[in-house]
Amino acid sequence: MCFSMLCIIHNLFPPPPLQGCDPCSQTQRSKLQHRRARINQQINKEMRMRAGAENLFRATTNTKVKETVALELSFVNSNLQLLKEELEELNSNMEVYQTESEAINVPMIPLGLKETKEVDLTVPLKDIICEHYGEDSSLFEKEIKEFMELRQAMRTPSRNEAGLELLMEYYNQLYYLDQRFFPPHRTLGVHFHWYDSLTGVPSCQRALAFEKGSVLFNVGALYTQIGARQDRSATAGIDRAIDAFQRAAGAFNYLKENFSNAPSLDMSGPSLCMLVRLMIAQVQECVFERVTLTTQDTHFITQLQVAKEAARVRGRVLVLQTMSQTLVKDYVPFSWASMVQVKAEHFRALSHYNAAVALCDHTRKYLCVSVKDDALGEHTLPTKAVCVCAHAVGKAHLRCAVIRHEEAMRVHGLCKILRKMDILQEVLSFVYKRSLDKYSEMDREDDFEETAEAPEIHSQTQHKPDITAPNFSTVPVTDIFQRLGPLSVFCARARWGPVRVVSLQRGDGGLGLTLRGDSPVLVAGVVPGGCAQEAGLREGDYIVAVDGEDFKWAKHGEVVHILKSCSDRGVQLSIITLHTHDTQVGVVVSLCLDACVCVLHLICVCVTSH
Ligand SMILES: *[C@@H]1O[C@H](CO)[C@@H](O)[C@H](O)[C@H]1NC(C)=O
Ligand SMILES: CC(=O)N[C@H]1CO[C@H](CO)[C@@H](O)[C@@H]1O
Repeated sequence: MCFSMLCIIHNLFPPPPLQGCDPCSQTQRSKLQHRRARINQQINKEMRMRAGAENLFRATTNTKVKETVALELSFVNSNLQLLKEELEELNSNMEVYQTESEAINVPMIPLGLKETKEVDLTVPLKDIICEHYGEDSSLFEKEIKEFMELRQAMRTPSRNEAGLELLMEYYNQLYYLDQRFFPPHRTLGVHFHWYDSLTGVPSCQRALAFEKGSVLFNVGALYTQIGARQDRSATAGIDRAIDAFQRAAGAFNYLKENFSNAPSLDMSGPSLCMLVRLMIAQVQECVFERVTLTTQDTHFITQLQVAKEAARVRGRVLVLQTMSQTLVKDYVPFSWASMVQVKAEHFRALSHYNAAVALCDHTRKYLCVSVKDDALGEHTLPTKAVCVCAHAVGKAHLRCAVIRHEEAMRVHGLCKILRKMDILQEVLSFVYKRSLDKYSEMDREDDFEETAEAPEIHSQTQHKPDITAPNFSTVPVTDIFQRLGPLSVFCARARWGPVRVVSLQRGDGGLGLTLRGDSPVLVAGVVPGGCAQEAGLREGDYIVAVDGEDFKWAKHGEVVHILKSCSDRGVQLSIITLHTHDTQVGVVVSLCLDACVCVLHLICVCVTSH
């Protein structure tokens, strides 16, 4: 009875879902992430054991102990090897991210999101609100909670537009957090922990830049996942994939150019460079698929274009191959390197195959001249019996295609992880069989020339990939901590004295002050001997409250209006004075009055460089 009652209550009051939380995070991907974290812990443990054993090995002179330790070391090392292999396999689990559609397409490489540990900023934020802003920090609990919840939610973004918006929103809020709570050369003393996207190795830094960079990395990584899951059996899906991969390239590129000295390898220059190229290559692959899909006519020229597109993809993939070999050899997962090699052979085969189809099927009676002109290769066809030659060259291309297909399958077979990838297997066998069939079909026909050589096919594309830079203004946010006051004055860099309350009463000569600017309104001047001066107002003071009511965000007109209409009783003005002994900050703030954040940003660069 009690039990069922509990159930009912539970159903009536389900826990509120976290905003933007990915339902999928409870499934495959989160399992993956948990396993990865667990393996990492084990690796760390083994590493510590190894370090200890190595120290002991160096320190001891006793042969017997040395032998035992050596044995122990080899045991630890083989354990480490196994763990690393397991991690590798997890990290290369690409199938989780592929589309559920029936279409068979070569899988794309997506990136896993960087994971982070929980951080509690409540205490440091409260301290600053209290000490720096002189506010009652308990009044800002709602804001702090909102910020912490946003951070919590962005750890598991859903794999769609909403997930991207969530990441962007948090990224944009970090700008405000930085301005409000991070004075130059200082941190909150809190560490931000993020795990490497590929190896799961943890890094931490106190700089907020690391948090920002990691979020941006996840924007890129999420785009790769969105790109990889598109159903590319129709042009609409292909276009979405192209867009996503171009944006992923943009995010990684932005990171490469704007953030440096990241503590983790995935955010180092060479890795980011490789990731940008990887995305570009994937865009080019999509372009090829699009061309294949939309090329319905079997015209010689169009078939040849398909061949050139394939050659283009191969070119992109080859660049990637050299990079991953030289720059990040020990870092890039083996399965990626294999995948890249498989793709290089695969697209080389496809370009030969399409050239063969173009030549064999359509040049019998015409277009013999364009065979030569259309940059198919350097070889010159004899002027006599041109068409027969074209046929033979086509067959040579087909032979090349078959060899390349076989090479692709061989490389594929060498990698344990790729072997498990059924889609890739299926695609490779399909195109191989298609080439073989074509070959045997041709074999039945007469052979005049067996000696022709297949030239390499010149690459060309109909669509050059773009690198689409992230546009942060697509997700406008309002500063969560805006109640602290306008950022132009109430920021971490500025300093001001305690709030003074002055009582101002109209005299014969008026109030004796001039006001300037908005949010907050500045006392631009006081008349010597006037009411304002006598009340204790000084030039450069800011009006933060009137009669106890918050006026930090007030417009010039509002303040003027209230002062003009004040009764004989007068008004109570709460004012602050910025500390001007720090002249640079003074300059910053007064400039900011007119031009706000941008100016603040610029000047602060000077401040920090001193
Ligand atoms: C960025 O997004 C904003 C808002 O959607 C838009 O007005 C602006 O043109 C975009 N900028 C670029 C460079 O695309
Ligand atoms: C602040 C800054 O340096 N921003 C640059 C970041 O990188 C992009 C290019 O990807 C530049 O356009 C920005 O100016």
